[in-house]
Amino acid sequence: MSAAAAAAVVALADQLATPILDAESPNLLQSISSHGGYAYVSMATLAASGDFRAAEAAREMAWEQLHSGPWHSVLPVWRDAYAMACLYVAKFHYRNGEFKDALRVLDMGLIMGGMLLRKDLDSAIEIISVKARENNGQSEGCEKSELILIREAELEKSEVLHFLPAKSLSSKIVGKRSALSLEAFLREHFLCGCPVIISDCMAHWPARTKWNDMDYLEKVAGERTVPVEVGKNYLCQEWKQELITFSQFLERIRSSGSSSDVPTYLAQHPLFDQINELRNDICIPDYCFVGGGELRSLNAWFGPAGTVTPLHHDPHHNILAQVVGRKYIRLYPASLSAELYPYSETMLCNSSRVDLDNVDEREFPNMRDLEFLDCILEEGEMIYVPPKWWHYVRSLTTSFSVSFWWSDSGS
Ligand SMILES: O=C(O)CCC(=O)C(=O)O
Repeated sequence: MSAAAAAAVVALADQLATPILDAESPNLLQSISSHGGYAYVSMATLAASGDFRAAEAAREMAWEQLHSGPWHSVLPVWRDAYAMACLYVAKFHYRNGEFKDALRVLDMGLIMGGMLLRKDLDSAIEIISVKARENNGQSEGCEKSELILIREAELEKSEVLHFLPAKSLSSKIVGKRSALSLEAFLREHFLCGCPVIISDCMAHWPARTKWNDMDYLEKVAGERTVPVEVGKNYLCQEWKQELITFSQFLERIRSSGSSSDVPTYLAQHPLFDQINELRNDICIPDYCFVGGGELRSLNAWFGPAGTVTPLHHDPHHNILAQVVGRKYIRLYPASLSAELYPYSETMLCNSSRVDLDNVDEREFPNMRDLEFLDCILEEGEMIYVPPKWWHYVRSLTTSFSVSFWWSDSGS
């Protein structure tokens, strides 16, 4: 190899390759100009030639556009613009060996950015994660036993009833089936909209052993940035969202415990689109292909004991798989919707105004006599929740679950 070629290889080694950005940037910048983003375009052009301050300025401009109104009204081009600026900022950090900073900004690009530059973000994260791990001596000196997310412990029913809504586990329990065939699932549950707990069908998931190990979670995801919810639940005034590293999140789980704690919940987040290693630990249940529709989303629900998802319904078929820990789940059929006091505001119309943890029977008299199904979903079990069925979920231990939402061919 000539000296010039060797110098070029060395120069390339400290550059992050971004082939999609390189190919798409002229069109993207033109489109941003046509939406009046001239200042952004001039900053992004400077950023492309390596100007870090310009890259940060472009990122801030795009960030402002993302926060200029409700999320659904943000122009998609600004989400791509945000991802573009994140890539320029990350390139700079990468050149300087600032791998954690680069990962943080790339994760922001994944979480808030559009789809156009997704492959560049993903491959940059893959390269930098390896480097960041090489630089890190993770969890050295920790006893293995300290790093277990939860230890198996039998919960007494009488103990559990203390923190569950009134009348829990006293009437109809969701039926449990082991080795349920696809045909029986289709006939007896999917077609007639009938919930069921399916046991014995996720023993082969790597997640079943790996996710109880904090050391593993720290290693594959510690430096990654994730959105979390802090507060009693999303219907409460003091509830807020934060962006923290997975490592900070694990620390909060480790130190949670007192009943006065405000839980931090990594809830309804497409974590598996973001962190490949975790995606490889799970399998899509075959049940999700019943009905000939398509998979809509895979979401993570990870938090300490005491997280609550208030009573609400979703439009899709749902399998909620309990990977680590236990959850209490209460279900009301879709046919009872009118009795369940939904909010009238469009944004919240799939949520009930009733706080099941503290029902005001004068304001919500129907609740007293409404029939429901409930259960404790144990580690290694999945529950099928049909579309529009109302559900309330409370974690009884530290808990990591995955939801699979899919539509049928008619929707
Ligand atoms: O696990 C939870 O906290 C809520 C799950 C849920 O609402 C869902 O899967 O739709």
